[in-house]
Amino acid sequence: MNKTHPQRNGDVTTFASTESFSGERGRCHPCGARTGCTQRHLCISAVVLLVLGAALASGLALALLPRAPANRFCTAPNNRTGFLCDDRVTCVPASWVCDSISNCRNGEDEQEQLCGDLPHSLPGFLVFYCSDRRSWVYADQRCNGMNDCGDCSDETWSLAACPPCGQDWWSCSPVHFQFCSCVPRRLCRDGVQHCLGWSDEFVCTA
Ligand SMILES: [Ca+2]
Ligand SMILES: [Ca+2]
Repeated sequence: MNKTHPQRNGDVTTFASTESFSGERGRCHPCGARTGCTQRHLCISAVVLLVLGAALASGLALALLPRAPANRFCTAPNNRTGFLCDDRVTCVPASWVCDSISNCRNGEDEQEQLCGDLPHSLPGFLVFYCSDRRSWVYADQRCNGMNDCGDCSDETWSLAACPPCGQDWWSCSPVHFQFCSCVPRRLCRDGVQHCLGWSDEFVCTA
């Protein structure tokens, strides 16, 4: 009986007032004072946002980084066998690979991995082996009208399987070592013999 209880009306009033106060404080109770709690939540949110932002930026950067094409084969101007650069657009002729001049934007046509042990370090499509297998030329030197192998195996032999002389060439047995079975038409009727039978001077029409 000595225990004091608030009167009903007072009890309700007092309790309601206490609940309101406790409720307001209760939201912040787990992390201390209200101001501290808000600042901490803001800090945590900011850190989470920063981490998410960094992850997103890293993902975008990785996605935008140029990746080397799995297949480097391409066809360069004048139908020459070519090497595809990392930009997947630039196609440099095979014989421009490992010539000590950077032709791809990032120099991937001159990288050590490609040029370190020629011709073995080159992709097979860039290489043509002459009749003497110790000799090789670049694939775009096959059937280009010039005697690159030295024995014309890149031009006239069945190994090369070249088409007949193109419209810019004149078919004959050349006098000069540099040609095999065709001479450029621009050499026709220039006053200099290029074919054994002189057809370049007396038959050929430029
Ligand atoms: Ca080059
Ligand atoms: Ca050739």
